[in-house]
Amino acid sequence: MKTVYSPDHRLRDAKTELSGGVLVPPFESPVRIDAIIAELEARPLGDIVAPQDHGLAPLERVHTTDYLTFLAECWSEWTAAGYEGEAIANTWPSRAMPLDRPPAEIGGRIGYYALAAETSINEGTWVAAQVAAHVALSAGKIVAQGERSAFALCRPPGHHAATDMFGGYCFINNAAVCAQAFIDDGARRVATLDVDVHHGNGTQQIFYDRPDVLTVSIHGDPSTTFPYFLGEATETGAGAGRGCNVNYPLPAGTAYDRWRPALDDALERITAFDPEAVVISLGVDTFEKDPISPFKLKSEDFRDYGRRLASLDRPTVFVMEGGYAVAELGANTVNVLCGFEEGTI
Ligand code: Q9C
Ligand code: ZN
Repeated sequence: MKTVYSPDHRLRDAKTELSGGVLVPPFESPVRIDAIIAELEARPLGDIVAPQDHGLAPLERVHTTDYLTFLAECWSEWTAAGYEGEAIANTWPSRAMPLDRPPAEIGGRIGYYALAAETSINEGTWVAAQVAAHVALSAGKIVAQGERSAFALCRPPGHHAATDMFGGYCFINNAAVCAQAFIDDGARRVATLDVDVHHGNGTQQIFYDRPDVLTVSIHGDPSTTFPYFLGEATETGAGAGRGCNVNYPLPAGTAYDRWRPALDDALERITAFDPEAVVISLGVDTFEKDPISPFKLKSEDFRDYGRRLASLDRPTVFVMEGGYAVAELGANTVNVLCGFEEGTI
């Protein structure tokens, strides 16, 4: 399996995350990718190749132009306004203030486009987010050209990013951009499977009324786990997309004995959908020692579920999402990919 990687992920190097009322160094940081590259050098899976530049057009297929313009302009407007720290949203449209338009001033504009406040924007964020999407697109092209699978080793992650909102460390929905590109290149049906511990709210929202993209997510119950306001099992799609969204919310403390049956059910649903390609949102923050996450998977469980993913027997793109236990991040990620190769006949 080839890995697509760009060192430009380093341009996303925020200094602050709002966590528990304190500004801390972000959990989502460049050392994450360094750890995975180090493991791929110790246990090689295949060539590590650079992404190609696909421009803005494939990003505009899932995000609005006004949102992408906001991301491009945010940091320069924030500094021009004289703010001292990184750009952090603190005021949103809400049930009590429902005006649905971006204000002119950047302090309000950032709130219009933010779904959470932990994620700071700084210099380099926009360029790194675009490159991450190009990494996912390039991995998709490798698979579209006939390889069984490819690994998009990208950051910042993407699955919380919605049509016109950022948050949860995500700006561009890399997996959604990749899935949409398969459709635009002629695939009739594509499935996304999100195994990150957090619900893939952005991916769900982007494709919610679409019959051609099945979105499936296994995650911490939103009553206890970020992003809190989406991810219930009752969310099954709308309009022409009715029946094409599947959520498996699981309680905090879930270990592999409870996670695996959800995966097996998800794999049945995907097989019944008969997709021409599968995009896996690969978050390994289900790990028992993850510092911000409530699930209890062990390192060997990642290998086992990698094997099960191969049983789908479809062209498969792995797109990196979360995972914050840096010491074991490389091993857990490569375990999934190795398991997948072992499970591939
Ligand atoms: N004090 C992804 O895994 N809440 N995003 C963090 C830490 C936000 C996770 C709370 C978690 C976002 C891609
Ligand atoms: Zn996550």
